[in-house]
Amino acid sequence: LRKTFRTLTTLNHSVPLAARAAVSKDESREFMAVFPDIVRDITDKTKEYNGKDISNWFAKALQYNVPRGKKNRGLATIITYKKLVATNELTDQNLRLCHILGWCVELLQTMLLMCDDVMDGSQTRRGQPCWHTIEGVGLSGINDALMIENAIFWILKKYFSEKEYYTRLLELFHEIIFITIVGQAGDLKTSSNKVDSFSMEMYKTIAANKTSYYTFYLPVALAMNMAEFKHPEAFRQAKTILLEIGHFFQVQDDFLDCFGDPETTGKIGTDIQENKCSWLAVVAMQRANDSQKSVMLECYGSSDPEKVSKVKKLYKELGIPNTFAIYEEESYNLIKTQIQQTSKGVPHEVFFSILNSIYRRKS
Ligand code: DMA
Ligand code: MG
Ligand code: MG
Ligand code: MG
Repeated sequence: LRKTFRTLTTLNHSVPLAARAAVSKDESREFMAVFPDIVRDITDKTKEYNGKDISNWFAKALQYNVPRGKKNRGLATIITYKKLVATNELTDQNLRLCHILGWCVELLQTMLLMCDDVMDGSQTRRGQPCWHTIEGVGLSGINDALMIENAIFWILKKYFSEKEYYTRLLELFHEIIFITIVGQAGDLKTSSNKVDSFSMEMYKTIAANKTSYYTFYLPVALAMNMAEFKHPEAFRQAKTILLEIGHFFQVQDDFLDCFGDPETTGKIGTDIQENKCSWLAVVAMQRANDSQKSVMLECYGSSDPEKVSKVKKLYKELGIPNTFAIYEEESYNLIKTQIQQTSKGVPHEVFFSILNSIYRRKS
């Protein structure tokens, strides 16, 4: 295992940090600079209970899985907070707390991806082999994911327990974890049904629950709480917009699963093989004539590479890549209009910067 780690470190093709986002290199660097403290907090706590071996193992699991992504979610927490409070509140202490909160979101994302990759039979993530495929890990990686999830609550207690908004942070994490897991259950259950039973309505529900809440609402809602926002209407309006952005993001994710470049996305898609109710499958079934439907019924959900290619070929025949390009344009413009219509609380530029950071993304 040690050798694998060494090899993988030298082969680190991590994606350039938030290249097009409203995040400066300095901001990313400052965020990264807090990560070693997070690892130390977690491993110190582990050591109290189970000594050095386990805390070393935990450190490896954290180093391998947590910091190599785009960190969009953690950074969104920070960008939002900075735009919500007055300059005199941007003290070193508050910024540090906000960075820590951002890492809590990244810990959640890590735990979800580690489980997702086991359940989706994925082999690569963030340009490296998935944790569960590493020799000596396997299904015990599930326990590592659980450790990482629960570490969030140690960190929150350590840094926020004296804060008036502590309970709201806890409730948010618990609620969003629940919704995401329910969404993952929806994703997994629909994939055991035939492709002709999928619908856009099912797709929307699954995408909102498994992706939008934790990816977009959570970071902004955490920042709003840290900035002491209280008005429910501000949270409601933010949620409406962020769920729209989340839907847009998951449609892109589904497109990239099939048509993205694994060198850029850092992952090799499995949606066709896993019979996922993806946006592409739903749109294809809406468009297909009877003979094309029977191709889908025969080939979708198979891991036979020939059948997978047939599905991809059919997607192209049906003009799905073009439909996606149009969808991306139109949906982007629609969300922009919706942002302009919000009136309470969160400044429009927060939503715009989040939307712009994912528009036409390739990874
Ligand atoms: C992502 O769904 C949802 C969660 C909760 C990780 P997915 O399986 O489409 O994600 P990915 O394409 O990154 O595996
Ligand atoms: Mg997956
Ligand atoms: Mg999945
Ligand atoms: Mg996907």
